[in-house]
Formats: sequence, C-alpha cells, structure tokens
Amino acid sequence: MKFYDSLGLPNPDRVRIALAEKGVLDQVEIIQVNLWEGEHRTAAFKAKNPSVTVPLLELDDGTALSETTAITEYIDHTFEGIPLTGRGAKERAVVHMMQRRGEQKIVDAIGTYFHHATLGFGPEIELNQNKAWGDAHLQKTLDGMAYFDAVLRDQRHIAGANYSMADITVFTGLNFSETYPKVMVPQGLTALNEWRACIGARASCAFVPETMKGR
Ligand SMILES: N[C@@H](CCC(=O)N[C@@H](CS)C(=O)NCC(=O)O)C(=O)O
Repeated sequence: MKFYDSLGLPNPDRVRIALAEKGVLDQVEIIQVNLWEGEHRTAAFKAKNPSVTVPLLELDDGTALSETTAITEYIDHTFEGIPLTGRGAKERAVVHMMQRRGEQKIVDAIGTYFHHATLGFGPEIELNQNKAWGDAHLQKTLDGMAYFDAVLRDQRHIAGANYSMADITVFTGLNFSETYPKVMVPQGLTALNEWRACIGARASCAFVPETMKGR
C-alpha cells in the first residue's frame, strides 16, 4: 500500500494519524509529494487523483483512494484497533457530522485563508487568489475555534465521549493554522487547548512538534 503524503498539511496528517492509531504506519510505503513544487499537478499524479490533492492511498490492487474521510473509513474497517469512525449507527452519524464541521470550520476555513490571503503555495500554484474571500475566512476560522472550545466544555472529545476521526480533523487543522498562516489558537480557549494537549500526547501524534500541542 502506498500513501502519498505531504507532511504537516492537515488532510495528509489525518491519514498519517489514522494509520498510526491502528499501528500500521510502518506497513505503508510513504511517498512525499511537494505541493510547493506542484508535484501533485503532474499528469502521473492527476491520473491517480483527478482532484489533484493529497492524501492519496494506493492499494496493492491498484485502487487509488482519495478524499480523507473515505480513506479513513477504509483504514478503520481494514485494520484492528481503536474505532475511528464510531460504534453503531448513532455514534457513526455524530462522528461524521462533527468531523465535517471540523473540515468546514477549521481545515477548509484556514485553508481558504492560506490560499487566498497569504502566499499559499506560491504564485505558480495559487493562480486564482481572491484576497477578500481569503480574509473573510480568517474570522470563520476563529469562530470555528471558539465553537469547538464551547463543544469541549461539555464533552471530552469532538464527537462526544470517545476519540474519533473528528478529533483528528480538528487537531490537524489547528496545527496547520499555527504552522503556515500563523493563525494561533487563542490562549483563552482553555477547553480547546487542554483537549489539544491530550490529543497531542497520543503516540499517533509523536511526529507533531511539541509547540503544536496546546498551551
Ligand atoms: N477533500 C479533500 C481535500 C484534500 C486537500 O485539499 N488537500 C490539500 C492538502 S491538505 C491539497 O492537496 N491541496 C492542493 C492544492 O491546493 O493545490 C480530502 O478530503 O482529501
């Protein structure tokens, strides 16, 4: 199995953490794709993923899986270990709902700010920038952080009592926010910061710099 990765970017990091949670990261061939160099826009990569995004998981039979949630479902149902996508109908529905909120309110919001209101991947990749659109997503990201802080005041994890892919999505989105566009999680969001420290302490997050684990 081949994992097309770009270390430090939120969606590939979601797959890295899911594989690590299942204890199978070392069973996968990892290929780093440099997005700043446009390596995801080559004809060869586009043939594998027409959406020209990472992550991509290429199975031994040649099946090329893109879309991080789909990949996480595959990992969760292929390997033993802690469930990542919920147990039973209701929990699975809540995990998917909260994970999608994590994408919309954090990962996609900060991604839009990064691509449109900062240099992003550079002028050769960011061909359709719209600064006003990007700027609007800065506030959306900050609102998302406040939303998840409020959620975590009432429950241990993003989707309820149990750890899930929803935690992974929000965690990797916050790391990206602080690393690249330098939008920091406000210190006053104590529930979010405490949760972040707990998630960051998991063995699956050993690759994440200590400075990205809440404060
Ligand atoms: N919906 C996709 C989004 C994947 C995505 O946007 N990945 C980013 C890296 S985190 C990417 O490859 N961006 C390439 C680009 O913006 O040109 C998923 O869930 O996998």
